[in-house]
Amino acid sequence: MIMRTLLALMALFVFGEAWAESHGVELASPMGVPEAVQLGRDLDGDGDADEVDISLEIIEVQEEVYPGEFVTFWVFAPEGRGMVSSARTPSPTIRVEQGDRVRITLRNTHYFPHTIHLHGTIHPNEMDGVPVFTQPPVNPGEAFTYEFIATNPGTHFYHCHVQPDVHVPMGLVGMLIIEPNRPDNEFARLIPGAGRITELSQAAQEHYQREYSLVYMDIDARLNRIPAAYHDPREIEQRMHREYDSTQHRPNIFLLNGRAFPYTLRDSLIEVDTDERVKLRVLNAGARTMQLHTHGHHPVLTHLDGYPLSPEAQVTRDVFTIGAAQRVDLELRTGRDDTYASGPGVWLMHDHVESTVSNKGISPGGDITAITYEEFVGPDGLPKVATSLDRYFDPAYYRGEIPVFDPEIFHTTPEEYAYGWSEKAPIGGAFDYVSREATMPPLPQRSSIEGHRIVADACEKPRGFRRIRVQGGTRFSRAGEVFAFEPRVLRAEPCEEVEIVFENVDAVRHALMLPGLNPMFTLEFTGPDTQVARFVTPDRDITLDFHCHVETHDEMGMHGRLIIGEGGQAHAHEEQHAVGGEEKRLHEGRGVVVAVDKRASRFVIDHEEIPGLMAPMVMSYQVEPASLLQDVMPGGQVRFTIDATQRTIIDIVIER
Ligand SMILES: [Cu+2]
Repeated sequence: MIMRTLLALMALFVFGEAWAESHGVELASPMGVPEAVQLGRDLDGDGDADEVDISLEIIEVQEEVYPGEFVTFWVFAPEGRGMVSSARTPSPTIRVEQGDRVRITLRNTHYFPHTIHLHGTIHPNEMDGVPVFTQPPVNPGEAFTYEFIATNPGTHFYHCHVQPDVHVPMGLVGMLIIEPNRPDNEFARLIPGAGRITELSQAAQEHYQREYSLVYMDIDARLNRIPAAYHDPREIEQRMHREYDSTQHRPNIFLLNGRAFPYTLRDSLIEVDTDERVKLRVLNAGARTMQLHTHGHHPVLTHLDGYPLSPEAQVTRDVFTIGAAQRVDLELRTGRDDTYASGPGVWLMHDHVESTVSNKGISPGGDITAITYEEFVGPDGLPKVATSLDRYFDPAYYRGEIPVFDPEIFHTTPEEYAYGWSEKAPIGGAFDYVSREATMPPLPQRSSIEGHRIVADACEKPRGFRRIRVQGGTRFSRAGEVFAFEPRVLRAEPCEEVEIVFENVDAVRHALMLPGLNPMFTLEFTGPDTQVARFVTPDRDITLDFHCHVETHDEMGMHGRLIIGEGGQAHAHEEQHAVGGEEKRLHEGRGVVVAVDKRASRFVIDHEEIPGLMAPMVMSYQVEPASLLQDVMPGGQVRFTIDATQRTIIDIVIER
């Protein structure tokens, strides 16, 4: 119960409404529990903390980057717990203050080695994060702390330096900002997914009314598909690092803050008001050179690669050339002054290399966003445009199934559009143009409801007792595994109280979860430790599966079986009346909302037992349609209906 409360509290701090709305959060826990950001002493006595400890882990995420296209990324993520992760693409924008003693701990929860290279900051050579040259790579299950004193204020960059030709486009990239030292400089240290910076630093407030962190990436979908397509780390390594030819990297998805148009309009709109100065911090984390064009506006280039330009060197342009890894800071002046700004409206901002304003070659797409004046932002948060954006929110458009022009201009209908043209070779012979790659459909969720439903109730009055010692860590893995439990087969008698003594020998978090048992049993760790907890077995012969609740750990070997008595097939309650594949299996649930992520159409809920389906637990669920989340707030109590077949919540009633 304490664990569940903790989980809920963590989650509230990790994301929730504040995060979804502003992307600006302080990931601190009020309870002294280790969390992603810890602030220490005020060393210079100016009213703000100058010791900053940040813990990042590595999470594999799947993101819908534009309608219908799902891309797999690896990201540095604020260290999380349980099902609750604030992992987003790109990795979070990190903000520290000049003079801060910064400690960034990389906890490698992933199945490959990684490091963090700090690009642009002043730091000792041994903190440069280059495997072999300055440190061994941080292997799965290990941790490494990068320590430096934030010295040179400006817009910097951090990324993984292990096999960077693959790990950088996989998403292990983020912006790192060193803010100039000022008294009482309080601001959010991590901005998951980058974007609008809602709490300006003292120095930024001296000159600017708004600020944005803009991270551009280019993705070759053929690469990012690989880790999602295979389950053995050895095969993933071979295909990503030895078969995939990174010199043939052909980007076909172009992202601003992890989204392509039209989702950029929803998640990375540049909202402005008249007569403002807006600071745009731009990082090109892709491999291409981009040409950033600001329609209607002529920003002033104030900084290159984090360093200020002298007043004479500051240039005003409408296209800015930004090479790989480079940063530019722009001062965007708004309103109508007939020099820097043309007046209110919805003004596009995009890479002017035309092929990049498409999604796998269908335009419009890519990193297009819009400098949008407040009065031009509609009630749905999208810019008010001259006609309609609706067609671009239809996945069929980007599958190439909808003509890009209105069929009426050819005096035809959608049905008669492809009337069956000639198969004869065209004039000049057959074409050999490159055809588009298909869109990637969503992959099944690893942390499925199937893997977490109730299969047996604990016995009420235990008749015996036993103690079982379990260890967890990379060292217990066998061929083709990365993480494992030891032992991986546990035995107990029916209706017996079992005390688990679990030792986590890795430097990263693990959980031992026995989800089929009601009440559910979980032991969770953030690092090396030993914990003890008890559960009671069901009063019958049955076999229950257990696993690490960190999704990729389960997949990479960290699971086992608890054989009770003679053991036996686990039959879920629901299977008793489940028939056919088409029939809906509806269950009613009730609980308190922990966090809402409208952009992913998901919420995290601390729910009671869902009769016939799930034990009481904190879990993240897909919600369809997303509009059901409209008025759902963290802390609110709701009833919900879940379709177990689709693993989706299909109705929500707010109780209070
Ligand atoms: Cu684990």
